[in-house]
Amino acid sequence: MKSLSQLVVGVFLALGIAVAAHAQAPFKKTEDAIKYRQSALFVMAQHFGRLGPVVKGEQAYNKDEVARNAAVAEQISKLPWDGFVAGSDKGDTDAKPEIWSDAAKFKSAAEKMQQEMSKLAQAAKGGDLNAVKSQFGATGKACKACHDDFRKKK
Ligand code: ASC
Repeated sequence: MKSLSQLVVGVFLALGIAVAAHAQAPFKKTEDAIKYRQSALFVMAQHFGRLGPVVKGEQAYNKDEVARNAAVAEQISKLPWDGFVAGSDKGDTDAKPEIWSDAAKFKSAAEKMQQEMSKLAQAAKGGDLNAVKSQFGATGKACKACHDDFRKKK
């Protein structure tokens, strides 16, 4: 018969395995998690980037187009974070280990970017190009801050 302490250890082990499995739950493989977050960040950057020529005055301001791109970027900004599962600092990724070792700081940088992206979508909806310009700058800063701290330099 098992001792109480053996049972307790067993329960904790089972819980530990369940928690570890859950962390990977949305993805079948670690490489899928990496691909997922990179894809989300890529699509977000495409829509955010389309505002660049407009805010620089290289392209005519089309309110509806800018609003649509900013709204898409805002929605996509909510997605990449699922992909930063434990253990996915290894593989085809520029993610720094600090994402996991300094998770609170990473979370706050990720939240900052999402907040700035939401403000950009709001500004774009409002249709004031000057507001879009200044918020585009603030949003880009939040992208860069996270890259500086958490993405390996190429
Ligand atoms: C972009 C893009 C980024 C950010 C960053 C801002 O358009 O793809 O990663 O802006 O360069 O500094």
